[in-house]
Amino acid sequence: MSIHLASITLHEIRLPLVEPFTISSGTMENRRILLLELCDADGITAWSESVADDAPNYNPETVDTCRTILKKWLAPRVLGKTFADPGKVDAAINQNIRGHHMAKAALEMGCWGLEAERQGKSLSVLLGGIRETIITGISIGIQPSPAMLVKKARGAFAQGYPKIKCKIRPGADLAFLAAVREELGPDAEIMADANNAYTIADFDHLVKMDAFGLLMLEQPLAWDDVFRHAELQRRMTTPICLDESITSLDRAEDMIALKAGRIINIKPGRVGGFTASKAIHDLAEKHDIPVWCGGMLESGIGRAYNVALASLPNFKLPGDLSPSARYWAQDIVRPEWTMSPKGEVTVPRTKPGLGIQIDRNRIDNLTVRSETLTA
Ligand code: OSB
Ligand code: MG
Repeated sequence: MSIHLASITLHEIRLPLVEPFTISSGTMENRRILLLELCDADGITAWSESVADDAPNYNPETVDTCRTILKKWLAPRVLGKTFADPGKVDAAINQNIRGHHMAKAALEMGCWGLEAERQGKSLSVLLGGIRETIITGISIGIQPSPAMLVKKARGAFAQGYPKIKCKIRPGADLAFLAAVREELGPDAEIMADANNAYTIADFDHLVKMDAFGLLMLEQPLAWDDVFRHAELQRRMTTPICLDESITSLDRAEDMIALKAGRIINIKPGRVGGFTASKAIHDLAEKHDIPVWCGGMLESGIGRAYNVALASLPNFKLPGDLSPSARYWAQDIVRPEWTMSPKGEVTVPRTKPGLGIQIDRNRIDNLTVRSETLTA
């Protein structure tokens, strides 16, 4: 089998979150999502999603930069060309095009989705995944008070989530985490994610978090820092998990060599797609570094790719892969993603392709702009 794309249609939709989601760098309310509809020369179709949002507050990319880069630079590298397998697309779109991983990932992962569709195999099986279910966690945005966070955390555990991640920032950290630990007991799996809200001036403050028995502390320092995290990790017993900083296999090697963290959050959108994600997964496995799959408030389409990736063997910790209803009043796929009472999402390993149907009508209703690119 091979990949031969005839057209790529970019659909930009607006999808309102059921509740605003606040992290240290901003609030998301009404997601702008760029969807890709890839069609090959035989008329087979696959959909994929860019995880960029409106604002460049996670990394430098936005929906608008993704559209521009896809149109002018990436689509011309694949449209009308033939690739023996989807693993060959990564090299073609990376040669002399720096950065823009979210744009690259949407296209590269779409080619994996298309190949799975062509072979009539599930994306998980095509990738080499082994898990039938993924343990999921919930990421809870910054709340107005410790009491509100405790309430949300209780509700999440009651729903079956085995792990909760609390977003933190200076002024909404120690008292909030202390309250959750106090109210939910010593066995509750709790972690925190700072999304770069701290600097080296905060090390004494951050070390105090060791008292809360967190599963890990995610990305406390700058979005592109590895070196300073190593100094912080030397001072903390809590394992540091890097998210924003791990943009490539090289950065993962840096983290391991510098001992700048003990866990990696892999988001395929951040590292440029599945080929890069698998390389980081394999490297981490060799070094006994567990990985887990992060999320970027994806629609059901992006979620299908994350679920497939998280079925690889070294995804050993619960992923930020909550069910559709945690994010949306109505998702854009059928069936919607659900979670068992034990906090598991089922990997659709017996269904071809993404394992879900695209709700074309709903997408059309949500679309604010679309355009088709051809060779
Ligand atoms: O840092 O993991 C993050 C959402 C947007 C930007 C950054 C992050 C997140 C999340 C959401 O934590 C996790 C999810 O999709 O459920
Ligand atoms: Mg994070």
